[in-house]
Formats: sequence, C-alpha cells, structure tokens
Amino acid sequence: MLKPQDLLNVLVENDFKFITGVPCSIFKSFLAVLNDQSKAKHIIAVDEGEALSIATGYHLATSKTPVVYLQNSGLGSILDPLTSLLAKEVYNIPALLLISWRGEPDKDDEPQHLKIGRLTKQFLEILDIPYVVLPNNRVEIENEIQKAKEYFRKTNLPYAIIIKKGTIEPCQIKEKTDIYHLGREESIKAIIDNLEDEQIIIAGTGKISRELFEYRKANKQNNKTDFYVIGSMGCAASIALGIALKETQKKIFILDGDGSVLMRMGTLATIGHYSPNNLYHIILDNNAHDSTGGQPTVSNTVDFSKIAEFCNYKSFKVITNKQELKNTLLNIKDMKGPVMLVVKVKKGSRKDLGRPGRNIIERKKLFMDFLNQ
Ligand SMILES: Cc1ncc(C[n+]2csc(CCOP(=O)(O)OP(=O)(O)O)c2C)c(N)n1
Repeated sequence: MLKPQDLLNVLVENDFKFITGVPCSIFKSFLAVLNDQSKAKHIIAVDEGEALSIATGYHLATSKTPVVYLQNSGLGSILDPLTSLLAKEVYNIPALLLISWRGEPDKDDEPQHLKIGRLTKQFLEILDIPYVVLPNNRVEIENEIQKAKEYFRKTNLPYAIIIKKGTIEPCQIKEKTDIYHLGREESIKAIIDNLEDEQIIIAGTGKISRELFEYRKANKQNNKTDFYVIGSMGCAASIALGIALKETQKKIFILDGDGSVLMRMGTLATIGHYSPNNLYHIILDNNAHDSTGGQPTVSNTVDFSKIAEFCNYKSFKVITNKQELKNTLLNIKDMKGPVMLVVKVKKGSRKDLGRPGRNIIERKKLFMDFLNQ
C-alpha cells in the first residue's frame, strides 16, 4: 500500500502545489494529510466542476499545472469544463486529475457506483484524456508523474490518475473538537419521532440516508414514506421540489447535508421561487463531508438561513439543541412553507451503519404507490 504522505511528497516535489477537489472515502487518508500541511495550497470545492474551474484560474495566474481530486461520480460535473474550457479546441489548459474508482468492475459496491464504475475508463478515452491506475509504491508513482509531466509539456492538456480502493494506506485522522453537541443520528431520530405519521421524507446522500434507514429498521417501521437519495449528491431538495409541485396535501421533509446543499445551492432559489408551502428543508449542518471521512466543508462561513430568506423561503430557523428541535417540530404547522431548519450537529457516526442500497427498485415502487394512494 502507498503511504498518503508519499503521494503528497511526490506531488509537491514535482511542483504540483495547488490541489482542489471534492472528497471521496477512497482517498480519505490522503486528504487528511493534505489538510494538515502547508507545502501545497488546498482548496475545498463545493462541486467537481467548480474545482476544475478554480484549477483553471490557478493555471491562468501561474502557468503551472493544478491537481484536481474527485470521486468518479463527479465525472459528469467536470464534463462541461473539460470540453468547453480546458479542451485544445478552446483554451488548452492542463490539469492532473486524481479520480477515485468506485464501482470498479467485479468488486462489490453500492448500486449508485456500478454504472459509472464500468464507464470510468471509457469516459476518459472518449475525451482523449490519457490515464494510468495509481501504482501502490513510491518509485512507480514517481515514474508515472514524470510521464504526466512530459504529457503536460507536450500538450498542455488534462491527464488522469485513477485511484482504486485500498491503494492508499489509512492513517490516523486528527479530529477537531466540534462546537455543537447534538448528533446527526440523534437529530434524525428526534425528527422522525416528532412528525405526524405518513409524512414524506427525502433523505440526502451518505450517512443521512443510512441513519434514517437504520432507524426505520430498528423500529420495524414501513419505510414506504422515504426516498433515499443514495447517489446524485445534492439532488435531494430538487427531487422533493418535483414531488411537492404535484403532491400538495402531504408534507415533504428533506433531510439534507451541508456539503450536499453547497453542491447545488441554486436549488434554494428554485424552491423559493416556486414556493411550495408543504416543503420543509432540514439541513443537518456538521460543517463536514462526514460520509467520506469528515473533511471540512465551507459551511462555517455560510448562513443558510439568510440565504433561504433571500431566496424567498417563507420561514427559517437555526437550531442548536434537541429541545429546540423538538419544540420547532411540534409547532411546525404554524410555520409557513417553504421552511428551512438549519440543525447544527457534530460530526461522527456509528461504525456499524447499514446501507439502504438493497431492493431499491422494490422500495421505489412502494414509495410511488404511497404517493399515488
Ligand atoms: C458528485 C459526487 N461527489 C462526491 C461524492 C462523494 N460523497 C458522498 S457523500 C459525501 C459527503 C456528503 O456531505 P454532507 O452532505 O455534508 O453530509 P454528511 O456526510 O456530512 O452527513 C460525498 C462527498 C458523491 N457521492 N457524489
């Protein structure tokens, strides 16, 4: 296995000193090392396309080649800047792409990763981006980086390194102390316990969906009311909006993460504009991408409730403890929708969380029957 520090050292020694991207658990330890150093500038982007555009700006300002890291699920987000900004037909700009390989063929993975896992290499081939799979020792990586540099010298175009699960060694991750005490799972339980029966719940990508799923299982509750957005990070709120515009009788609750909201923050404007009064948008804000290893988001400098207000949400509130959460849910009928509740939570989760990724087509049918009953 490759030590995360070795990967960073090889990059820095080869003058790759600007690194930006969106996290994936496959390079959790590399990102922990990256966050904890000052040899390379690290920018946490809200979305992969944004990361590649920030990287382009860095190249324009320095003539140097930036590094962009992403999960292969983010390939769709970089497609437009790759073809309409960095391509040789346009501005001819280089970038070293570090792409994690979820859904690698013949390896067990969740349904949302299978298709993009099969297509990852083809995606790069179609776009004429040369790639190599990251070797797991330092000497070979040094060789591969020299090849990439040669390619940049010749073409000034993007080059990719695909990173398989298990290539980078895990490491001890220093946790910063959280300022909030409420847990995400605890909040989800409190929300479910304090809702009237049969409300619609749209749960965001990662541990939010997993914790909701676990709570339903523990309570032996039928989860026909729930839709788990297991992939398509950032899309829970727009799915809920699409439902709310048709389903005007039932209340619709979105359980969202701060990283997910930031990835598609434009949705707040669309929700506010169409203003369905049965939509309740709850952001479980832990200032982290907790599901991929707790990497920070930029939510600590964002006031979601003010953004909601200026996007035309009708009610909004920031909540920092369980009692306040319970009281708000008890009185939620008196809040005009769309409502935004920003619940400040700490990072962390149980290690033994299950996943809602099995029987999803069956579950989708139950959910649709419930909506149409
Ligand atoms: C387009 C895309 N990029 C990256 C990921 C990997 N990913 C899965 S969950 C997640 C973090 C979600 O963070 P947040 O919404 O804040 O919820 P939390 O995990 O903190 O509960 C990331 C980055 C993804 N699924 N899709």
